[in-house]
Amino acid sequence: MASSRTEFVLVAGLAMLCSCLAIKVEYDANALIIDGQRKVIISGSIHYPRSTPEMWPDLIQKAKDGGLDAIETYIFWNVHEPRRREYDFSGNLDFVKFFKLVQDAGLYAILRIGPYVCAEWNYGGFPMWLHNTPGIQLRTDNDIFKNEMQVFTTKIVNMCKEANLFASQGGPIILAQIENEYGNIMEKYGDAGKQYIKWCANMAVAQNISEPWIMCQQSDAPEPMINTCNGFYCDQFKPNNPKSPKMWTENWTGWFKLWGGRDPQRTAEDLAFSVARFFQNGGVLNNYYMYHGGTNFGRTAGGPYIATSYDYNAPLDEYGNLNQPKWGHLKQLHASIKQAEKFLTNGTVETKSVMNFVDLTKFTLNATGERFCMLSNSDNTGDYTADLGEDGKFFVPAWSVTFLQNCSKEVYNTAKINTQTSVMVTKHSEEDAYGNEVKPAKLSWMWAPEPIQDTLKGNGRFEAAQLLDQKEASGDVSDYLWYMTRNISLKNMTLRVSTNGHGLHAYVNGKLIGSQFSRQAKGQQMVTGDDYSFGFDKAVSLKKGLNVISLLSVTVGLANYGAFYDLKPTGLINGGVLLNGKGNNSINATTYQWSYKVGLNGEAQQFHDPNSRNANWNSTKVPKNRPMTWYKTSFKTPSGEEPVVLGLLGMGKGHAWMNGKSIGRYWPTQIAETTGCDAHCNYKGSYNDGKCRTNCGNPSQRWYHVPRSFLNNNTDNTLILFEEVGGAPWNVTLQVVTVGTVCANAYEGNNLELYCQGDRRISEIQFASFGDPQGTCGSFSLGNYQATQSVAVVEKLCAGRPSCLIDVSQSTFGISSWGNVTSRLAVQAVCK
Ligand SMILES: *[C@@H]1O[C@H](CO)[C@@H](O)[C@H](O)[C@H]1NC(C)=O
Ligand SMILES: *[C@@H]1O[C@H](CO)[C@@H](O)[C@H](O)[C@H]1NC(C)=O
Ligand SMILES: *[C@@H]1O[C@H](CO)[C@@H](O)[C@H](O)[C@H]1NC(C)=O
Ligand SMILES: *[C@@H]1O[C@H](CO)[C@@H](O)[C@H](O)[C@H]1NC(C)=O
Ligand SMILES: *[C@@H]1O[C@H](CO)[C@@H](O)[C@H](O)[C@H]1NC(C)=O
Ligand SMILES: *[C@@H]1O[C@H](CO)[C@@H](O)[C@H](O)[C@H]1NC(C)=O
Ligand SMILES: *[C@@H]1O[C@H](CO)[C@@H](O)[C@H](O)[C@H]1NC(C)=O
Ligand SMILES: *[C@@H]1O[C@H](CO)[C@@H](O)[C@H](O)[C@H]1NC(C)=O
Ligand SMILES: *[C@@H]1O[C@H](CO)[C@@H](O)[C@H](O)[C@H]1NC(C)=O
Ligand SMILES: *[C@@H]1O[C@H](CO)[C@@H](O)[C@H](O)[C@H]1NC(C)=O
Ligand SMILES: *[C@@H]1O[C@H](CO)[C@@H](O)[C@H](O)[C@H]1NC(C)=O
Ligand SMILES: CC(=O)N[C@H]1CO[C@H](CO)[C@@H](O)[C@@H]1O
Repeated sequence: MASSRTEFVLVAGLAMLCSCLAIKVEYDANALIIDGQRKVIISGSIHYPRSTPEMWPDLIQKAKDGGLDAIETYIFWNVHEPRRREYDFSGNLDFVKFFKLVQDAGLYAILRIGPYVCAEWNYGGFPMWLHNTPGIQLRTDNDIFKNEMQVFTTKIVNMCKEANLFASQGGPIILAQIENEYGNIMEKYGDAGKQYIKWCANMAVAQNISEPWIMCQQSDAPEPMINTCNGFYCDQFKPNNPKSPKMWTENWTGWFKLWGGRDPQRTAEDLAFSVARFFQNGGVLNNYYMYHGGTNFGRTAGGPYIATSYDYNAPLDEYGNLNQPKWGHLKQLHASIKQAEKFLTNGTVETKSVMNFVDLTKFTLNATGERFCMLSNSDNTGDYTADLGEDGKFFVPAWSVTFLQNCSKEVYNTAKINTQTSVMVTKHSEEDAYGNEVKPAKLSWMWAPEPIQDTLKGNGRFEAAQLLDQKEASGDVSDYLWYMTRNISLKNMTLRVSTNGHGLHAYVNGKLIGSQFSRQAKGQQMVTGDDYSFGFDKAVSLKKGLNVISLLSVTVGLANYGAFYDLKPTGLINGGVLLNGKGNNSINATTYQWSYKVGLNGEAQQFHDPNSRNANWNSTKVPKNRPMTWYKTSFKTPSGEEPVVLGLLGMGKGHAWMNGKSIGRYWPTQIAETTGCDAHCNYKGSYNDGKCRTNCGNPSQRWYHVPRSFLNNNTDNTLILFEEVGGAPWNVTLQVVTVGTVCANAYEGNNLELYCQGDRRISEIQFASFGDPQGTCGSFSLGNYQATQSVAVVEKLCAGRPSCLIDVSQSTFGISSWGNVTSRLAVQAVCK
């Protein structure tokens, strides 16, 4: 299986010594041809800014161990060029280092420059200064935009060239992408859109890289661009040029999570089925979107309302742990695909229907007559036995693909999982001598109020006789923009504010009179579509003389998808502020003189920085449920190597920093919808992001990743929270994420590996049965028959060990008389 990859490791190894060793990338309809070798490529997305440089080597190695040939990433313009011509490629923005690590691991890379990225990334990756450039129109035939796009694209390409990252220079990059999913929205841009996409193609080609360029979801991609497919299934996709290879640039391994949304889950069986069908139908390159999703640190989450966790239910979880059984089941799939590689890329293909829903695709090598088959059952419900004559009879469960070596021996079936399921848990890291967790001492807290006196008095930094767009007024340097006005009134009235979202805190004469967010305003329903606007109504008592209205508008990630998404109004623009009195007595304050202030004083004064002396930290009477409050505490780093998470139950909404580094927005009070979860997720049938959801009725995100590299090894750590709506920090807790329980339900004839994480061991076999066990992890039960030695055998092989390997066979369990019946081994064990 690994032979072709091993060769590449050698080539890349030499390339490191001598970057003159060019690797030639060509293609035809059936293969990517890399240095003359016909290949199918299995790739996975890992976005470098969604993890840390310290995590990269491990993530890349796990991707390689999982059978990937390539790593794909976007380039994120807004974080690299936050101000025009001021660039940042430091820390986790060092994409050159990321690609070098990919190369060191012996993997290929796919460079998606975009520069529009979508990706649930703030504003689709466009810097806000771009939007605020006079005369610009984004993603269309506009000279100002095209010039900026070309400058940035050229800069990235040149950085890659200087670092010898292209395959033609001996580097890892075999493909590059320009624009992204423009085909989905192009119609709305009319002729200018068509001109623009032609320009994109020419501009890319003029970059003079030797590798092929691709365009995702672009059915009219101009030559020599290769158009590719994104989606949950791409088996029916055909590139517009028959000579182009069929490539699946985004195969969604799961889905993203929204604040207040349920957890999306895509089963390993269905994901494997979709990939197998893709290769059965002539696929050449499959990229998992995402292979590791990671974390939206800082204010990078797109939106509106994209959560801080970008776990994506990917094969590697947010923290970099193996998401089992998905990772292992796909690893076995990849091994089978590699076994079939020479057949897929150079075989004569023949597909025929064996029976309803069941298709047999036979690949034959002309030279030797060797064969390889894929047998698929695309029925949602029916399991069938396919009679392939001399080659045998094969049981194909519903919604699955079987790989048949020599068309006669089953080597893999997408619905038969022979990998352990890991049930992840959070725990306190400290343990007593018996391995029981020990709760650490309570954290002690200090607090400081957000200084808001200036804004409550209506004092801003600039003025306008209108309500401005929040993006434009703030340049998106903060989630917060104050809109303030002062006027004379004699009457008590109702304040009505119409906003485009995503949140509003209203103060009148220095007093908070109410707060609202888009989702609450819609009765806790998830916002469907992209209308996050709402109206805020509240009776206010005004006094004689001067009254001050201070409105704090809050964004929660800017839109990242759709035609003209960049122009979506944000904040109070196009809304209005009215004061309705009795009778016809109304004041329309929309065109009053408004005073503005961008961001919070605590942000400007770096309260989040533990070394800043600007905040007046106070340890007496630490308040709860006080909006606009900063909290601070310190603690020791949890011992061990396991990923660390911060539990923020009790807090409201805000932003968290560990030792001055942002771990993102938090919002544990956003509760996931209470209905629509699937306790018994059925992998059969087409997946969509509404299927197999979990976590109904719980906080949509309770745990927040704290990368270990953010923590000090020898000194205490400082955690600082900005709490916007009011919360209580007493239950804030730091824990580690680990494998709590391992389960398996493996078929006879396989080697089953069970393992715990870190230095934990398999401590208790809760269930073991070799026979026809029933149920699933957490609810296994005995079937009609089993080997009586089941528990004893598993205990002997596994108990007390960090991992164990079980040859799932009749002989392992002391059976000699069952003949050719196929049995399974179900196991459930605790890690401690
Ligand atoms: C690409 O090559 C052409 C012809 O050699 C040259 O005119 C052009 O400047 C090159 N473009 C870049 C971006 O290097
Ligand atoms: C293999 O044989 C088939 C039919 O005999 C023929 O159509 C095809 O062109 C051959 N393929 C190659 C690569 O020679
Ligand atoms: C592809 O198949 C043809 C005809 O069967 C054979 O001559 C050729 O060597 C094969 N190419 C590779 C790279 O295996
Ligand atoms: C391949 O399959 C054929 C037909 O089922 C069988 O006769 C032959 O022995 C198989 N070859 C190998 C190497 O398994
Ligand atoms: C507004 O109402 C409050 C009590 O609700 C009252 O104290 C106040 O005098 C009223 N103001 C005016 C201007 O009528
Ligand atoms: C308030 O004034 C604005 C700006 O003149 C106008 O667009 C809006 O329609 C007015 N609202 C009402 C309710 O009169
Ligand atoms: C105060 O309100 C009056 C109308 O009631 C308006 O004409 C005036 O412009 C407002 N003043 C300011 C500073 O906005
Ligand atoms: C700390 O907070 C308490 C309670 O709000 C207050 O009385 C005290 O003055 C504050 N101390 C400092 C140093 O700000
Ligand atoms: C903290 O957790 C305890 C135990 O679950 C609970 O009773 C208490 O209400 C929580 N406190 C806060 C401030 O959330
Ligand atoms: C602490 O040690 C771990 C290895 O145990 C290392 O990965 C991490 O980078 C260190 N953190 C700092 C801040 O030095
Ligand atoms: C088991 O063996 C018997 C007799 O050898 C055969 O008739 C039957 O089809 C076999 N069953 C399976 C599932 O292979
Ligand atoms: C069309 C579309 O929504 N594209 C998106 C598909 O997948 C991920 C969503 O997770 C986006 O990043 C794509 O661009």
